[in-house]
Order: sequence, then structure tokens, then C-alpha cells
Amino acid sequence: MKRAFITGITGQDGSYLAEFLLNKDYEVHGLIRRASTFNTDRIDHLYTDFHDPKARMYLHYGDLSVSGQLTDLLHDIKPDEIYHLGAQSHVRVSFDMPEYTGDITGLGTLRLLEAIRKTDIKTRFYQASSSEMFGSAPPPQNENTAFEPQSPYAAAKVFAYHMVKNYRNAYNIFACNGILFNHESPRRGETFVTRKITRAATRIKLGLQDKLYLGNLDAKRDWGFAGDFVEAMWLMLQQDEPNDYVIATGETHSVREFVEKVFQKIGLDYEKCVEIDPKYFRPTEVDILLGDPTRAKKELGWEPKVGFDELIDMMIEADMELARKEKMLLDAGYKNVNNRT
Ligand code: NAP
Ligand code: G4F
Repeated sequence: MKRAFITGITGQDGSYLAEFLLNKDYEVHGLIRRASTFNTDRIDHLYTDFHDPKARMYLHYGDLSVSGQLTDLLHDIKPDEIYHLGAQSHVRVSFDMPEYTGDITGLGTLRLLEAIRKTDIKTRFYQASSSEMFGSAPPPQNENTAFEPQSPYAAAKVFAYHMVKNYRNAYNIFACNGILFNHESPRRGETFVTRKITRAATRIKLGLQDKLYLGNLDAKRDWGFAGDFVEAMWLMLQQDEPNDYVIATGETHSVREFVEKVFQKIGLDYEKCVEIDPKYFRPTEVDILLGDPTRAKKELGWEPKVGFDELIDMMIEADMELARKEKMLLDAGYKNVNNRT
């Protein structure tokens, strides 16, 4: 049985990847942060109490800011594969917390690579690199496109990307950068734009809110489905040699197109509901991301399965169900606590 260690297992991608690896009979170990509220919603359906002999998923408290503990965990677990997904992953928030983002998103990767080097375990390492690193580089972007990062988050990911290449060359560690373009799902964090839109549109439809406040509607993104993208992470670590790969759909759409489509699908006019709030503008924006996944297709045999429309339908369906439950609770007299923007 192969053993995997996932940082960021409680996040969107971590939950899909844990599901994927458990289905492939892996023993899965995940790093989780101690929080005063539960932060394991996305993986609760996968958890079996560790006293049960059938348990194959184990969770370990820790933090990407603490190198000694990461080293101890790798020494004890000795994973065959490490998927490093943990990060402060919100671009807008990285302008508010640049130092923290540099520490966790940038140095966090270096801490793990150092833990591999010091423990000298034989393992394979996946780094969650990002299309955000391309920043203002003109599209289409592929593995040879020069990075022009436009945010503290992107700069931290560029640092991590180069550390992965350096440790691969200097210490012969099997380490890969997956340069993933935006990928979404019903499990997407509610402050990323796609989920913010599907969540608000369904709530507006059921009379739970009136308005949706957004920032720049003209930005364009290459949006895929997270469930498809985690398979590419795994495929990278099954190759004979480590390499870096762009993972994308090869299609781009504007935020305006996304919002218009969502509202149209549920029978609402977005222009009557959406207002622009400059609070959501970024000091420097990434105008257009459009990936060229040719290498991944050729070498990994990877292609996205879920298209743009299907992704939107999937997200609307899940959020409509959530809104219905919320409405039921409200009608039963519970207080509305779920109105985050
Ligand atoms: P996400 O939902 O925001 O999940 C981030 C994960 O990192 C969560 O499990 C979070 O734990 C954990 N984390 C944050 N700070 C940590 C710390 N100090 N110590 C330990 N864990 C910490 O992100 P995602 O969308 O799944 O993305 C996964 C990775 O891919 C990230 O590195 C992201 O930057 C990168 N990426 C994402 C996309 C995309 O479109 N989704 C595209 C390219 C690259 P809590 O649950 O406790 O907060
Ligand atoms: O959904 P977003 O916040 O995603 P962004 O900034 O592209 O970052 C995501 O994808 C990256 C890969 O390219 C990941 F590395 C990163 O971790 C994250 O998962 O914003 C998308 C676009 C931006 O141009 C933003 O300015 O939507 C625009 N936008 C317009 N109104 C908004 C809003 N974004 C957010 N979050 N909230 C708004 O109200």
C-alpha cells in the first residue's frame, strides 16, 4: 500500500485529492491546523476513527510555519508521495497579509523540501504552483512563459517554484511543479469569485439576499473542475522523471461572462443584482490567464473532462441545495449567519 502525505488536506483540492488517493488504496496522512471551530468539513465524509483497523486516513496537527515539526512528521510517516497544497491561497488577501503569505506560501515549501533533505527519505514531491505566477505575461501561457507576478501571493509561489527546481537539481529529489490554472467546484472557498457568484445567485433566487457586490468583471480566467485537476497531480508523480507541467482547459472566460451565465441559468438578470464595490479591486490585477496544456496531454495523457457549462451547472445545483436548507432553517426561526461576501 502506498503512503501519501497531503498538506492543505482540508482545502478544496486536498479534499478531492484525498478522495482520489483513497480510491486508489493509498494510506493518506494529512496536515491539519488546530482551530477553535471545525475546519474539516470537506473531508469529514472520508474520515474513519483511527482506532478502527479499516482506517486509512490519518490527520496530524501542524503548521507550515514550523519546520522542526514538519521534519518530525516526514521522519515518522515516511510517505512515498508528498502533495504540498497548503498555502495562504487568496490573491486579494495576500495584499493585506504580504508577510504572512510569503512565510506560508513561499517559505512553507522550502521548509518541506528541507525536511525531505534532512530526513533523507525516499519520496516524490508535488508543489502546488499557480498560473498566477504568469501575471501580466501575454496568453497563451505554457511551461516556457516567463513569470511576471502581480501580487505577493504570486511572488511567493514563484519563490517556491524555483526552490523546487533547485532541490531537484541540487539534491536529486523527485520534485514536480504543477502549474495549475484556476479550478473550481462546489467545495471552492466562498470568497473566490466563482463560488461567491453561485452562492449569491442562488440565495438571491430564494430571497435570502438582494445584491451581489463584485470587483473587476473584465478579468479573464481559464476555469476548470478541481476533481479533474487532482488527477494531474497524481499523474506527475507516477512518471519516470520529474518535470513541471501546465494544467489548464485551454479556454478563457471573463468574470462578467461567468456571472451573466449563472444568473441567466437560474432565471435572473445579473444587471439588476450585481453592484461594483471597489473594495474588491486589486492594487495590481492579472487581466487574462489562458493555459496551453499541450505537454500534460502529450506526456501525462491528461485532459479535462468537465467543461465550463457543466462546471457552472454543478456549482449552481450544490449551492441551490445549500440555499434551500438555509431558507428552511430561517423559516423555522433560526438566525441568518451565512451571509459572507
Ligand atoms: P484552499 O481551499 O484555500 O486550501 C488551502 C489549504 O491550506 C487549507 O487546507 C488550509 O487549511 C491550508 N493552510 C493554510 N495555511 C496553512 C498553514 N499555515 N499551515 C498549514 N496549512 C495551512 O486552496 P485550494 O484551492 O485547495 O488550493 C490548493 C493549493 O493549490 C494552494 O497551494 C493554492 O495556492 C494552489 N492553487 C490553487 C488553484 C485553484 O484554482 N484552486 C490554482 C493554482 C494553485 P485550513 O482549512 O485550516 O484553512
Ligand atoms: O476567484 P479569484 O479570487 O481567483 P484568482 O485571483 O484568479 O486566484 C485563484 O486562482 C489562482 C490560479 O490562477 C490560484 F493560484 C489562487 O490560489 C486562487 O485559487 O479571482 C478571479 C478574478 C480576479 O481577476 C478578481 O479580480 O475575479 C476577479 N473578481 C471580481 N470580483 C473577484 C471579485 N475576485 C474575488 N475573489 N471576489 C470578487 O468579488
